[in-house]
Amino acid sequence: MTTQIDAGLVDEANQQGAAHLQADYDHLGAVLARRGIDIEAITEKARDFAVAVPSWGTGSGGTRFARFPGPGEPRNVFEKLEDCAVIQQLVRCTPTVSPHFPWDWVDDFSELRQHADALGLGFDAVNSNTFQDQPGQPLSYKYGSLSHTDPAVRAQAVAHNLECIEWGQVLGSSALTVWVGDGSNFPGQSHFQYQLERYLESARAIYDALPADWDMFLEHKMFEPAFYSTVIQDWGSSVLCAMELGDRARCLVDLGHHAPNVNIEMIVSRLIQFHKLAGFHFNDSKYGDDDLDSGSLHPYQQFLIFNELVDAEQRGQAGFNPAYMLDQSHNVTDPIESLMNSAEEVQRSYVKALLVDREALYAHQEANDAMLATNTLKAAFNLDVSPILAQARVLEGGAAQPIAVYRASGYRCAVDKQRPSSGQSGSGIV
Ligand code: AOS
Ligand code: ZN
Ligand code: ZN
Ligand code: ZN
Repeated sequence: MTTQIDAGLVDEANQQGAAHLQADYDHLGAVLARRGIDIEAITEKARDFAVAVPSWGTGSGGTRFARFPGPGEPRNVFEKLEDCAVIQQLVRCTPTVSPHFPWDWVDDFSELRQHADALGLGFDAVNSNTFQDQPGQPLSYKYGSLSHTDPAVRAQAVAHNLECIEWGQVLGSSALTVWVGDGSNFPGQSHFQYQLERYLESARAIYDALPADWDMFLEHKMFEPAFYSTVIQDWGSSVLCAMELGDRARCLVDLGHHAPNVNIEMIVSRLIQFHKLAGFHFNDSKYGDDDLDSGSLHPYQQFLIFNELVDAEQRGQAGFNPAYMLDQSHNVTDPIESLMNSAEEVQRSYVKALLVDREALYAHQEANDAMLATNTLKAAFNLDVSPILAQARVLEGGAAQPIAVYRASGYRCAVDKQRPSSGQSGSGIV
């Protein structure tokens, strides 16, 4: 397997920090032991954790006003994978990449798969794109795609999704994520029910064509690009459609796609309860679909979501197998740094949720002791689990301090020389 960063550099940095890491790890181990928690078992769980990287996140995102590309941005999916391999080499919890078509379209998908194999990467859910028109595309998505009033546009959008499945099969993927921007910008512009009926008919055509081992993930979003109404605007519409379609259609939760102040962890619980949780697009948000770095604003919310996920995992909830993916737009940071940091922040939430004393929590809930119940969650959240995360990375062959090693490697500077005409990847809408 090719490594992107000199393995000697990683080892050297790890050795330099080894004594301090061991001391911090031992101290945390003693704190956890007093709570009856075996730090080694938690570290094992951290080592098993994985979150997929979005191929589109490797370039600078931009807003609808401007995009400011950084140096050495990947110019095609092969180069995006190389950047993803850097991320995986250093953090060791991002073994898969979620591709987006047609942005990541290539002539030969087996060649792309070989490239990924050589870099030690696999593929997660494939994303279709019927929210933009592509050069040479016969019919426009200006007034919608899967729910368009014109059956010919709907057929074109369905056909694209079927192609995405075919390409994804070559890549070894087993899920299709469908997010559509379909909706309306003016009251009266669209008939809500007819529009949703048309969406469902198209979604049914895709669902019926799924290979036996594939799932379909429906991603809701409240607004943007449609600013008055959106066809799959919230988890209610999403779960209704998923129920209509069948067991293999489930709901994907992008953290930035809700109305302000919505209780996302409770939505997650509901979806788990009814076997309808597909997975996540992790990011953070202040105003809307901001696609900020995961855990950068609301780490407690992200922890509370993982509290629900770990609760389901530990109860052995039937059919519980969510897909974890990042979906972020990096405007002012090096995307590789943001993706490494974000993967760690998601892993951090998972590890903290593992530390919740669940028996105590259930007992406080039964006794209606709101104070001790909430403090039980805080007792886990307030612990700094950084030594566990670093130890897990080192044991997996990654870097204790990924960003420091990445900066020391000079990778960005090197690819800047190899990728002279960069600046094409990414999009305004994410
Ligand atoms: C759009 O807002 C959604 O988050 C989708 O997941 C989208 O496909 C992705 O963000 C790339 O633009
Ligand atoms: Zn998303
Ligand atoms: Zn988003
Ligand atoms: Zn989004």
